[in-house]
Amino acid sequence: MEMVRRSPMLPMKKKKKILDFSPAFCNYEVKYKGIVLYLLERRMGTSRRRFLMELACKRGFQVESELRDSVTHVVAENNSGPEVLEWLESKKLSNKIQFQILDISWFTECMGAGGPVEIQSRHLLRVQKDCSANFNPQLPSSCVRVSQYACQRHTTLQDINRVFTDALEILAENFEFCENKEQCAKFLRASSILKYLPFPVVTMNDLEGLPLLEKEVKSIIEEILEDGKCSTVQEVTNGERYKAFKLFTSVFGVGLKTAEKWYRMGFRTLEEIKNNQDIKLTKMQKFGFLYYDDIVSLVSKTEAYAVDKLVKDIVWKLVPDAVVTLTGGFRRGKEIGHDVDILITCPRKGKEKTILNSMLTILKNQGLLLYSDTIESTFNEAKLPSRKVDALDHFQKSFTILKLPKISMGTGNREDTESKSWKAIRVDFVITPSEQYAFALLGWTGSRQFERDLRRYATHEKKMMLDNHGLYDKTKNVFLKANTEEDIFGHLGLDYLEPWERNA
Ligand code: DCT
Ligand code: MG
Repeated sequence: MEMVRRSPMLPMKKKKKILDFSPAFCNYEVKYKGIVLYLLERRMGTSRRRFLMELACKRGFQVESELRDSVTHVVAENNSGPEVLEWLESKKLSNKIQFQILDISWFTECMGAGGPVEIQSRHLLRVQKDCSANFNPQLPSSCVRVSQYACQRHTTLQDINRVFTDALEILAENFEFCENKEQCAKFLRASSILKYLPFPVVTMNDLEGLPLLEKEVKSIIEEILEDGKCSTVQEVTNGERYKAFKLFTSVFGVGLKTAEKWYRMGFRTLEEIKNNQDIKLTKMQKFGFLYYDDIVSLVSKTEAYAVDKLVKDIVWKLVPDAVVTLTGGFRRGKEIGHDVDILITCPRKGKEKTILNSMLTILKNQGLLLYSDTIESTFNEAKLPSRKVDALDHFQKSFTILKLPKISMGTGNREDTESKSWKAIRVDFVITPSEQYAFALLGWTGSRQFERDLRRYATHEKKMMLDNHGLYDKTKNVFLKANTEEDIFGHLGLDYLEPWERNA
């Protein structure tokens, strides 16, 4: 564990730039009436000030670019109270005594909390001479402990550093497209750290002491802090290769290998591929193209829960004591996902093996199975858990496309009858023996980064091997049993993380 001190907000080195703060930035709804912020440029710098003002607008604060009588809160960075007061006096405003004169720490906490936080004495820039202690490392809000392992970080879906994490993930994806695994992992780990932070990064000092943020990553963050955007990311997203790979891999059944092949063959659009007689598509890819529009439109939480219910109704008629669990991103609380992941087991040993095929037959007879690719179990009890952090598991499973009837609004008007009454949804089914269910559940709940770090932690910190089938203790040479995810966290000596805290 490393201790990280929130920065005392030193000014950043800046290229001098002329930036005007146009009111267009404030086209956000004002959520907090009665609070009007003004950020003092002195010792903050133009571009940093602009960045922070934009951030505050996005969070629903009213921000003034000029000091007016309407301003209620003046925020300063690296200025003492008397300095700010002197500056305000020079502005000859009528109501200067009504301002709250606040340190940037108050602002930062507000941005982190997503709304105004109560003003504490530590936030005030004292007009008396004792303005030294506006940073107190003893205060909990000034300290964060950050582990290098995602399985030791509570990461919810609230990502207040999205401006950075989106950029880092695009770069990671580009490295993946270029088959540079190491760089890809580096950028994903960095993004995961920022997703965890309970405060928005507003200065490079905020990153001090955080693990896994290497030089390349920091320079990306620095550029975004200075300019609000990153030229490397823009180059990548405008790049031919990235655009083509992104498009090709959006087709169900198309992985990196196929994307690479098509790219080398000179294709750049999906139309070119569909119209080319020489390209041999796999069955999966044919269906991927057939239902492309539906699949690319992603799955909503409502749709995922509807699929879950549909599946449960069928499975429970077949095997009343079967356990059917909606897992993947939706178990972590996500609102949208690219597919629905469903895990099925049965407490009666061996009974689970009968479920998948019978269930798929019923779906097919109901006209709801548009496509399925079933893989039989290749699990071998004699083998130790895989050492690879990204290893695939050996469960019986089926990658399917289901036809989900659209929830009818019952209006019966023309629009209803003309539009398609169903949507094609990607659903993965995984069947597990009950003694492996907890491991499968933990593995299939994700996120991918959480899973990677959990395995890395098991290997490096505990001399254990973890995969979706089991946990092996190399010191004692035994498999450790688990009925629940809590049992597995316990074996690993980790505090339990709820699924919604695994959004690393
Ligand atoms: N997983 C795994 N092995 C695989 C595929 C996935 O262990 N071969 C785990 C990691 C996450 C989880 O299963 C679900 O995978 P996805 O559906 O790819 O991810 P998700 O978190 O559900 O996100 P999405 O919204 O994109 O479906
Ligand atoms: Mg999923």
